[in-house]
Amino acid sequence: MIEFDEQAKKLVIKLVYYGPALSGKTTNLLTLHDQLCNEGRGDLMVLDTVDDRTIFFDLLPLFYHSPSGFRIKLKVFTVPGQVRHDATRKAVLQRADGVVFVADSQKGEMGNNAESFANLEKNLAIVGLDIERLPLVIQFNKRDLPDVISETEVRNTWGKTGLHLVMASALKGSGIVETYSSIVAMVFDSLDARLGLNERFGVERADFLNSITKVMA
Ligand SMILES: Nc1nc2c(ncn2[C@@H]2O[C@H](COP(=O)(O)OP(=O)(O)OP(=O)(O)O)[C@@H](O)[C@H]2O)c(=O)[nH]1
Ligand SMILES: [Mg+2]
Repeated sequence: MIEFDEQAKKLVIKLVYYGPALSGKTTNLLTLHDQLCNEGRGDLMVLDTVDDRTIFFDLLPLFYHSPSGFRIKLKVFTVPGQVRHDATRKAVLQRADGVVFVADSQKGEMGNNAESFANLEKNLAIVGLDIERLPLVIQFNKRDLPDVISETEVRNTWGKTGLHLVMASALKGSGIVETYSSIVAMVFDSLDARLGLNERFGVERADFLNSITKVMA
């Protein structure tokens, strides 16, 4: 169920950054906030943390106004990764239009990545979202650290899923806009197919994507 007001020519898109504790979801949003152009970008809300660990969620809102007069608001959320915050994760995941799964590339974290991905599958089913149809991007974060699994290994294990994979370092700033741009494009295409954003409302794909993913000069 997307927030779509045909009369008011308004759409709210929800993206959720999911993944195990400390994989770098909040850092993804901080880096996105730093790298994206401030025109059309709202304030980043980092809510309720204990020792810098998310206990509720973070939110970065972005805005687009098409020349044809259609407005799109993008809300980018993170979930708390710690196992005990499962109820909150479920609540944040409700009505998501797209998900980025942020995995931790460190060798010792593969068990946590798999467990968190299984938790995502379970919670998607609970909130009534079909993982086969939901736009989903997998990010392997912390590529700057020395003890990480190789990119070949990542592709051998996760590539089989057919999901889009991005290598990133939220701390150094690499792959973060790429991850975000990939999920935004996938979500746009899926909503355009359902709602006719281009045909019925004159929203141009390229103009929307250029505007909403524009980086600081
Ligand atoms: N070296 C390195 N550290 C990172 C990277 N991304 C995040 N970190 C660090 O990992 C720690 C956790 O990052 P957060 O962004 O708070 O992780 P989170 O996924 O939001 O964690 P929860 O809110 O508990 O689920 C922090 O100390 C970050 O600075 C990265 O790309 N490389
Ligand atoms: Mg966090």
